[in-house]
Amino acid sequence: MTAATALKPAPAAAPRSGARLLVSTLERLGVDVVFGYPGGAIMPVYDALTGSGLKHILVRHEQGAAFAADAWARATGKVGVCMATSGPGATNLITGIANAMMDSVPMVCITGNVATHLMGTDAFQEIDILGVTLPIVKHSWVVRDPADVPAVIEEAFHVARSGRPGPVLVDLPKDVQVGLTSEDFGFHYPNETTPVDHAAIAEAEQLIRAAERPLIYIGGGVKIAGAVQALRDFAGQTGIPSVSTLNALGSVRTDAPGFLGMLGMHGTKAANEAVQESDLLIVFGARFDDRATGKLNEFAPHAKVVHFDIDPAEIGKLRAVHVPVIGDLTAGIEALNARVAGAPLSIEPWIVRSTSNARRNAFRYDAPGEGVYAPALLNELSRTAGDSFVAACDVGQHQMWVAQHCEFSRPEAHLTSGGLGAMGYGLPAGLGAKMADPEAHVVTVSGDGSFMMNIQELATLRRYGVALKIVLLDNSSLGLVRQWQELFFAENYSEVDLSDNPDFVAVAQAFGIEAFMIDRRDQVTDGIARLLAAPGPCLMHVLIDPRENVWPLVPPGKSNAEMMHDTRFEGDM
Ligand SMILES: Cc1ncc(C[n+]2csc(CCOP(=O)(O)OP(=O)(O)O)c2C)c(N)n1
Repeated sequence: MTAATALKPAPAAAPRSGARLLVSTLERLGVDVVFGYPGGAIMPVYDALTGSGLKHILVRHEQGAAFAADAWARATGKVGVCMATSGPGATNLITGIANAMMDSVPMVCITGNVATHLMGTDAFQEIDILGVTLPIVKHSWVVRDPADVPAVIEEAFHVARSGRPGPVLVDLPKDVQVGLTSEDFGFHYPNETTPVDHAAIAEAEQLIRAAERPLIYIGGGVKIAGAVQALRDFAGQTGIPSVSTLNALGSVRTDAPGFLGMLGMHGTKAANEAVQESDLLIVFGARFDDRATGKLNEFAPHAKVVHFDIDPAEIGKLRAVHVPVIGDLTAGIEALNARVAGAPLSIEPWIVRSTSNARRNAFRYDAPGEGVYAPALLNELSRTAGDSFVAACDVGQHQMWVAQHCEFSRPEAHLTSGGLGAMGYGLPAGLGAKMADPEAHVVTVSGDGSFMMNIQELATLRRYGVALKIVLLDNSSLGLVRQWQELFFAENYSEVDLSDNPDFVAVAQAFGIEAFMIDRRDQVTDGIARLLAAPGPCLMHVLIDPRENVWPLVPPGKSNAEMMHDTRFEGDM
């Protein structure tokens, strides 16, 4: 960690409580929004919020606070902040913390706790939240002296956003919140810059120039590092085709020439075939997740690997790397761009082969029948909303359809629980994203199972007038699990039926949210128009065929070369 420089103490003032110091430190750090839920052990902080410059959003479940803060961070590039009381409040944050950890999202989670003299006594609502969250945070602190509050909070923000970002936790016992101090020490962290490894970049260039079938493998680190433009320049000037992980969609525009789509379990045929055929993978900020690689020892069997990453722990973790380039992605890719500029690669046959494969295998939307075909609806939705479209997804078939069929112009446009795959993310994430970017067409795409997991946040939308749009793709089942049972468990449909769902339109209306239902394909265009034009929050409940599956699919444990396809759509257009 970088050495911190102690700042001068603020001019001596009347003694202030730890809670007031927390609030003033958050203000000083430029925090504008905090998502949270109060309770006994954090009441002094809530008391101190009154009249402060912080906008507190009262969600209806702490998991919603963590997911909303996560999406806020993804949408703005800033650190998301959430807070909860001790015990059950704190444990309700856990899924959101794990979600941020898996996707490297900077987040500061503040929890109240029982007074220090009660800690370890099984006091009312006491949980060792530090112990519980240890494996899913980047770092955590219990503050034991009110005078330490500013320094710990500043350090927490620094740790959350520096290097490979992630969630951190600050636990504030109640006596620390009420305790008074005249001290106010802050800390200032200089910006860390890792020098560019020019020797490694030169080796990377050599491999790129020697390759006949190079392929760019884009991971979520590109967006996190702010390396989108550098990546686009690299892809543009070299012509090297690219594939993306789920989390990285939009890093190059999904309609950019040479972009072959998402790789992996529900990736495109063109992307997976290109990976298997490539002789060089140029990996930018990706971690070789198993949903992307399929059976690891058959993944990209002919490819050497150049791996750019800020986290040395990722290098060689799952796949041998020929040239590691450790450090800031933007600086690394820009240095590579400078080397490859001006001397074109001779990979024309490979470009033609992979891009014509993509064209030949492009998704088709001419499904038979009167019913709504969800992939077609999602494709039309993203095209209608245009470049300001932002999808906040839940988890399931609908999530994969969004990844496959929506057009994304920037990585902030696709918010998804990638690493953790947490149902319930979509609605609070949409709330956070819409608050971060009120002008954008932010749409939560959810399934009937996922939506129920945080449905209470409809109340939060209503309270704050957040004009989030919701597309609820209702197949009366836990669709993705149902699909696996159909394909891999001999059609033994165990506990996936949701045909007794409530009337979602009536439920939304009861929360004060505009809502309507469609169930025919000829209603899709008007439905999308109505949804996007609605002045406030609005839900479009879409009934879809419960038997519809996500294609293509790499069966679990199989190689990406062994994709299953939809026989209805085989062959050229
Ligand atoms: C919190 C949580 N519990 C369970 C799962 C396992 N799971 C993954 S997809 C899925 C079904 C999702 O159903 P739904 O939200 O209706 O979406 P669909 O697949 O039908 O589009 C389940 C249960 C999960 N990912 N997250």
